[in-house]
Amino acid sequence: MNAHAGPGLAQSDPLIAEALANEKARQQSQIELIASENIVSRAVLDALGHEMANKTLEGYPGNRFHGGGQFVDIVEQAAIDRARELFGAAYANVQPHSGTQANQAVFFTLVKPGDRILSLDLAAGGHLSHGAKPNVSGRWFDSHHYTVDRDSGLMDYDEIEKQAEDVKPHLLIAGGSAYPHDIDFARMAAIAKRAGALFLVDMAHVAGLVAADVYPSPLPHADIVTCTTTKTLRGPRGGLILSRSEAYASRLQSSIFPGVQGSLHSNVLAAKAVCLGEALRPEFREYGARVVANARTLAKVLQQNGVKIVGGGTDTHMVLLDLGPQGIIGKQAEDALAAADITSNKNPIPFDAPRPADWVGLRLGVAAATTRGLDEAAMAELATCIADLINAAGKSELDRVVPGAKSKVASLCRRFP
Ligand code: DSN
Repeated sequence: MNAHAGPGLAQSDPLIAEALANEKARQQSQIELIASENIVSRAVLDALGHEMANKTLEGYPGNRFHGGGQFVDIVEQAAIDRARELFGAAYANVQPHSGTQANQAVFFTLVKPGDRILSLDLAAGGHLSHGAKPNVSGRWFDSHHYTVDRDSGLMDYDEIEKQAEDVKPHLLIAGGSAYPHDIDFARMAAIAKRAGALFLVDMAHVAGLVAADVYPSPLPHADIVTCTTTKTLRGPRGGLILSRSEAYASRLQSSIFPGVQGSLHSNVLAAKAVCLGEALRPEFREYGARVVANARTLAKVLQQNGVKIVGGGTDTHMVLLDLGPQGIIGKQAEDALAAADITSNKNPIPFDAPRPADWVGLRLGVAAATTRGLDEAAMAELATCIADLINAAGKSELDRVVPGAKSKVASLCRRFP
């Protein structure tokens, strides 16, 4: 062991050791439906907890600012090669510490402060780092947002085209955190081209589904694609930058380092290489197909039980609920599910109130539960519990519903440990 001398965690830091043990138990005893979460493999955890964490390096394989990087070079090159193969990319940068930092590096490459960017509105499923006012991207760029059609909940490409002609953005962005439907990337690329904009796709949530070939790939259409390695890709916390061409390669390299990051996270690079290797295996395609089938089952059973789904269904791992018919807010639904050991998050729905406390949406994602092994029959059972909890939330009958739902969840956790 290359850890410096001293006792293990349980002796040296009981507070943290206990929190870690409790977190592990929490994950085992609850069904995780937060759409940005997944359960990584033992191999990914082994890489994350490896002594490679001790290594400081800046630069890129074969061209480092510090010595002793020969093994990290192997790891980083493997991650690059696997990312390129998996997504059919000519260029891959595997160093971004997060999806947000990947996006910052793209901004640093393609636009300058004051330039216009046009992206999906946050309430319609966009992302903070795409020009939302509280984010640095919203302060530094003249950001504009397109939304979805009020009735269908889907992106209206004719409207986006009109807005793009009007705004004339330097950069058009597609993708986000809560848009559970296919995106016509070819149409978005055509809109960008016509408006004279470059086109960025942030496929953070769906990267694993793209890898599994169950969601359209943006690679042939976007100038640059970013994503996280968490979520459906089932890897460590971190980001990737990809492109179908090498046109922006040298600028993207220097935008990540030294542009927006310093030294790399060597152990995370190893974990990224492992997760990308896993995603190249045939089993991962089967996993992706199961994820989408489970999400569709969840949406269908919820609808059958009176729960309204934004956009009427899903093409991804995610289902967005509109709690308007129940007359409750997202936090009440989140709390009702939590009482039965189901973890989820309140979320805005399109045209929702600005304050999180008023949001009337709930976002559910099935990537982690599918990794756990839940099949469509189990997902239907879970969906019935969720519908019962949501229909009772905010009413006295919730107390009667929770015990039954909790024991069903406990049984699912035992069946799918
Ligand atoms: N963007 C946040 C989410 O989707 O939950 C974190 O990835």
